Amino acid sequence: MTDFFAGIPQLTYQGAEAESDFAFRHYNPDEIILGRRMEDHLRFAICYWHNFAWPGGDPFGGQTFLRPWFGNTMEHAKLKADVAFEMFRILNAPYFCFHDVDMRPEGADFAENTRNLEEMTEYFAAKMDAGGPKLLWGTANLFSHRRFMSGAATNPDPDVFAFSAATVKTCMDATHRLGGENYVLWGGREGYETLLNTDMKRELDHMGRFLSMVVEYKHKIGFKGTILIEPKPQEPTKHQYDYDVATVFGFLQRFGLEKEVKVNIEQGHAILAGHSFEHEIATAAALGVFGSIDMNRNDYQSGWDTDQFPNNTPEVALAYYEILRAGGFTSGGTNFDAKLRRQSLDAEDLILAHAGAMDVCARGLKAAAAMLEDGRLEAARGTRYAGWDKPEAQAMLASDLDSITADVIARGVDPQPHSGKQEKLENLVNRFM
Ligand code: XLS
Ligand code: NI
Ligand code: NI
Repeated sequence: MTDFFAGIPQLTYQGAEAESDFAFRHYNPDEIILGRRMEDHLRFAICYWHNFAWPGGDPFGGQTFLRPWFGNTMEHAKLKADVAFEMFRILNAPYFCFHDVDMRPEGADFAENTRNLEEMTEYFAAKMDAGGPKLLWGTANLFSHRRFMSGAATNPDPDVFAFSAATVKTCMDATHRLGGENYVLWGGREGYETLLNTDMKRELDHMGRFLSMVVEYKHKIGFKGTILIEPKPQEPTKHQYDYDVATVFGFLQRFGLEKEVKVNIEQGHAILAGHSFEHEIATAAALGVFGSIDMNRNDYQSGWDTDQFPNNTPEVALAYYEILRAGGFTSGGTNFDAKLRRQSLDAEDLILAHAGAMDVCARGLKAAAAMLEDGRLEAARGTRYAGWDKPEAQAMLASDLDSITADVIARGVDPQPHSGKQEKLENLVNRFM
């Protein structure tokens, strides 16, 4: 036991009227919603990086957090893990997520990185065996170190491609060893700053080959988890290749990987791409590639990836509505890829940030489930498309322009517009918030 969270109790569900800050008001893991436990619907994961590795810097200032585990030694990394697993327990979190660089000290070279990662993987494994949470996903950080400044898989230097491929192999090994249910690739530096120095076609070909190798390796080692790409349009790179869900799907199809790889959709990234979160989820569901979510919001005014904890129930409800319509999570879950504000220095701030976020998600899920059970939204959608249920409408899809034209003339087709009822539906949704 460390004393970092001294005096902070383990959080339990205490109902909406609870007095204590250290309580769940809506997150009730065992509550049954649409035939499934709430915990199994939401599948919360706590991210390692923002909580335990991020020092609190912003573009104008450096570290604000003074954590006893900050330092680049194995002892620091183990203390960090001790504190992290204490936080997972306090929050009763079923899952966590990590990058290699969050959990291990940076070595002098690839071999030392790998040794450090392997040692920390065993340290994690022991804690997980002792009742710790499960691993939702692991990933490689191929964007912070200066060697990756011009990209990883898309770097003009083949040695960086090699270093990246080897690093991903070690991270997939670690994820596999820890029973990870997914493996994520987020290409923060896979893109370009200026076309003047960029061979885009070559970079896209390399990125496709790199991803194919990841899928081949997954099958080689018998990893049963899902490979996920996390789309983002920009930041840190000016133009990122994995712009949004639709772009990633086109890329997967081009390399024949659309049945092998799904997407991890982040709320803030959707906003940066000019979409809503639910748009991205619905797009992924329609294309058969919905995997997992990073539930952290952006600031709507600053236009920057601020990675804030969710605090807006109606927004979250619309996201979970699309997830429930898509059948819910399978291997995916709700990862809080979120960080404190840099003035939130106290240990309890880490706990309260997650407690609030988990409650907002629980409330959103309950509202989404109630809307589905109520059925009026889906009934209205069904009515709007009812014409397509008729056999003659279905037959038209199998005919051709000549036959359709003949039919339009024969029947004197003269379509009359119908109201889309948007305001009525918005009013209906608000009744569930
Ligand atoms: C950055 C991304 C990153 C991924 C994991 O914007 O959200 O944190 O989730 O590499
Ligand atoms: Ni992000
Ligand atoms: Ni993310």
